[in-house]
Amino acid sequence: MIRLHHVPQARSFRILWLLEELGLPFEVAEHSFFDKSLRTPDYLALSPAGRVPALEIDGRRLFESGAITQYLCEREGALLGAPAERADWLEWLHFAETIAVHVANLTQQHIVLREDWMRSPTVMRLEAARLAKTLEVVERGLAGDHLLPSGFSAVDIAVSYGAMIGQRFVSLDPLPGLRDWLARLSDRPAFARAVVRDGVAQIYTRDFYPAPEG
Ligand SMILES: N[C@@H](CCC(=O)N[C@@H](CS)C(=O)NCC(=O)O)C(=O)O
Repeated sequence: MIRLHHVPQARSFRILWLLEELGLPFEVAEHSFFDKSLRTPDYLALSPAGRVPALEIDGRRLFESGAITQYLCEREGALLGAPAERADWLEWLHFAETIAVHVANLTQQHIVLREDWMRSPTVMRLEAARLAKTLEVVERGLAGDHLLPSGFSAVDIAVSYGAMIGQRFVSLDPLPGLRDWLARLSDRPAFARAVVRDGVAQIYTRDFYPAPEG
């Protein structure tokens, strides 16, 4: 049985959604950022930096959502795009982390650092501006309804996760193409099933976290 180690709303949602799209049977082991469960020796044996996602599959463990995405798609021969789109597929898969790093920095500033004196308004503004730039790249890069001309693929999942969470930090109003793409993805039955299995929100409890005025 495939087992996904997951924290609700975290990057592991990418793999939860991908597994639903691939139609694979799997179980979810839910963790929390707030109870030290990612720092136990048992968990560190699965994910040495204590991060999610981690996946137990084929008698081994895998960490890094990009590697897990590629492994699952190659294993199943699905959601890889057309052969001629291989380089674009890889580029988008890794660009997903360029977006996610800004989301992670903003999450740290707005949510993980609990006291105002710990936060940097400059970093919050800078990271929001840099996140917005990465989302502009996605808006410009959309090839019709999805990221690849051949249609929906796993890179739509990888990249859109950053935009879905990112919209809690930057407005998508200037990016109508990206908003429409997110709406199309949200209509997918596998996405709806993944949302049901995601668990109770524990990281993002507000719709929007504005950057402090400069
Ligand atoms: N590049 C890694 C990043 C994994 C990562 O940092 N995940 C976050 C959640 S979005 C995490 O587990 N944070 C827990 C921590 O930093 O202690 C991936 O895509 O899998």
